[in-house]
Amino acid sequence: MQRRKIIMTNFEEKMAQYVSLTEESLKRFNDYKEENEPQKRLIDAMNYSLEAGGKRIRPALVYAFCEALGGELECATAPAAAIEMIHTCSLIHDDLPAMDNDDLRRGKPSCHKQFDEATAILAGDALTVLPFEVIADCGELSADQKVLMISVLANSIGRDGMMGGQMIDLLNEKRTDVSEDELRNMYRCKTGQLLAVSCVMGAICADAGNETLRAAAEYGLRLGLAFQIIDDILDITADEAELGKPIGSDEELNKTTFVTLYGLDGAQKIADKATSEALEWLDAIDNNEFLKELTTKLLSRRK
Ligand code: GRG
Repeated sequence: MQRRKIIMTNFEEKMAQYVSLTEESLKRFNDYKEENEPQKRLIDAMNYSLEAGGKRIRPALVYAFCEALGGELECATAPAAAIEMIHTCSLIHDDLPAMDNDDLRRGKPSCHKQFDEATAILAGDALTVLPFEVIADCGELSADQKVLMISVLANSIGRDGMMGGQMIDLLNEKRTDVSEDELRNMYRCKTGQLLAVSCVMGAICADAGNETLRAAAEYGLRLGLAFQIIDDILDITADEAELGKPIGSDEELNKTTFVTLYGLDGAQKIADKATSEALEWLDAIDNNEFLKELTTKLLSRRK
């Protein structure tokens, strides 16, 4: 296939383009029509959390992998929105009293505080199902692309992915002997797999071959490890207003993190190493300038 060379505008412009495409499509995919009046509260709760202003890293990865590998940007619209919906669901459920019990998210009352617990549970559930409908109905993707995407996406969020990771995380709160290997596995499931599948879905949009899909997944898993370790560090060092959620919650919940195992400097070194490994996997991807800059920038993020 003839690979289209993408012209790298500056990083901020490219990121702003991906964010704006994501926000426009999220609105469209979860729009409210008159016939939805009976379910308005559910749609409002879904939109409340979707519009609360996250960084949109996962959709940016879908778009960036698609573009870097020569795919058309329009093909990435559905999977990019889908991944942000699932991520948003995970945040809504993570904040519930039965989970991390956080009142603040993205600088605003968390979904169950703004609405109520039952509505937040349903909004999260609906945001886990809608993505599959959005991908299945997408006119820009072939049937083969859709089936593959639905398969990898379901795998990355289910029992062997994010939900499984959250279960391990909750069980770990009752323990004081969590090992580094156990922690790495939990982070891989809880955080790494969603970032990895974002990259893989972007690569599928461009009809990438197996070797490239593997590189995309390996990159995403290492980015995920670094991303989660930085999250642990920010839980101690961040400015609460800038972070948009309470700090110190890991300690309150008795979580073992790379910071509790190795201290702030030790945790930062492991995040640095995971980032270097992620960058090495990116060498297998053409036109990787935006992705390299994103990877490096995430290491020094403040929120
Ligand atoms: C039903 C899909 C589903 C999931 C339920 C609750 C749960 C299982 C999983 C929790 C997963 C979780 C919250 C992982 C933490 C990942 C993480 C570091 C999130 C923060 O991501 P950012 O920084 O957030 O990209 P923004 O707000 O910028 O989008």
